[in-house]
Amino acid sequence: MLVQAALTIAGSDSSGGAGIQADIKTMSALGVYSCTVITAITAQNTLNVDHIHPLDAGTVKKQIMSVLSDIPIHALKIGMVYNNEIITAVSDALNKLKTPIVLDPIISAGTGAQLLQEEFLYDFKNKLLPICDVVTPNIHEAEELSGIMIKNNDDIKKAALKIQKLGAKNVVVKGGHFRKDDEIITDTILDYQGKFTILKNNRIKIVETHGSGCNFSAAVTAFIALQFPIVQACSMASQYVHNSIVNIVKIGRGIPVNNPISTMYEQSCRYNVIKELTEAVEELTSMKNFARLIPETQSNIVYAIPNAKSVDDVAGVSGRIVKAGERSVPAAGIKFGASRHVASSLLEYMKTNQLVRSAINIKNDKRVLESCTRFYRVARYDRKQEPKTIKGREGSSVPWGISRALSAKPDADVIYHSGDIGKEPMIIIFGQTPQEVVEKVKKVLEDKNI
Ligand code: PXL
Repeated sequence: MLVQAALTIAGSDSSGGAGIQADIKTMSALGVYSCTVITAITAQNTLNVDHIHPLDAGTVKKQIMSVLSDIPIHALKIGMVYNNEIITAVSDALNKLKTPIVLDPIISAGTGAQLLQEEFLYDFKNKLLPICDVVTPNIHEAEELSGIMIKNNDDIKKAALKIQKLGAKNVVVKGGHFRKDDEIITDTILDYQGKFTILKNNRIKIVETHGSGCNFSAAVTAFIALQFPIVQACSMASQYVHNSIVNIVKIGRGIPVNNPISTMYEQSCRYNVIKELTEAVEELTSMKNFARLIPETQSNIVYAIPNAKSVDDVAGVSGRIVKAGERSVPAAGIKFGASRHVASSLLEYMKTNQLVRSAINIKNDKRVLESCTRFYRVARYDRKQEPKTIKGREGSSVPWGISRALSAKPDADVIYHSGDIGKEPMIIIFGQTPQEVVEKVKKVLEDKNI
């Protein structure tokens, strides 16, 4: 397999949200191989940076030389460099290199700690800005690099032009920290031809995030390694980071951490859900007597992605699995959002146990129910006891019933109700995967009493 490779020269973040760790996740998620040169080891969590141990400059330089002497690197990124010796070592090692360089001018952490010693800002500007192809400051960093106080959009442009004069070919000023009450975030790109491009994204209402700056510069680097032109790479990176902020994770007691793997993980889950559900439906419909279990309202088998939030995150059979004489057939293909009833039962179940992600509805008659009771933990609810206020609200009967049944038996495999006027009695079998659900159905069908 051929891959594009990128190199990140940055600090290690023990909390896993920023620095080297963020870069590896981001580049890998975008399909780019990531080599790593560590400049410093930080001891930190989501509340504080407790300790910083810079590596000696010789070790930093040797890492860079080792990588570059062997591996073709298509783009590289410079993150935390901390002190004068490291700045000089990095600058010397990269001086003659033709590979595109993205510079993330990291001055301080979101939790406040200084990640570039103040007295070295001069060296940072003199030795690193002239060798980089893109620099990615936030508003605060743009002020530090340009010496311009930023109060409005014109100041952002002035600061970008000043930073370009200092040697950076392209400048992206990230607007996330600017005018935090605005609904829109604006990133400003000044390209090497002097043209400004403005990128806009909806602001996500969160106080602070850990790692978003690193994710952005790592994504720009990855897209450049994939041969996208610089402005397009920045635009794609901006969209990518927006998604990773939407899926932010609260792992500690401090600021939430960006989740750069989330988009890739969700997409791969969606693919696997369709694949496994397709196999399960084939198995179900090839079972000789499955049609015996299909109710008047037909059956559906559903499968949700992890952390499913709505029926659009749950796949099912379009038009359900229908009875055709002695046989059962899927009415149409498998799609996300294809089921309402069974999917909303599952979504309600997942509030009690996230690991249970599949379900099927089958006919509730005496023998089927007896068989289920013999093999499984069974819970029930009575639709006749449903409060009027719930009945009147579209789509709320099912969640009400499932949560009522689970409050009596939280680990139930099967939940049933015995119907009401105009409502057919129903059994729902739950499991972690559609394969497990199919096995449970099989066991019921193999019962000699059925
Ligand atoms: O987000 C900037 C950053 C970069 N690199 C390292 C960090 C941080 C922030 O905490 O720890 C190593």
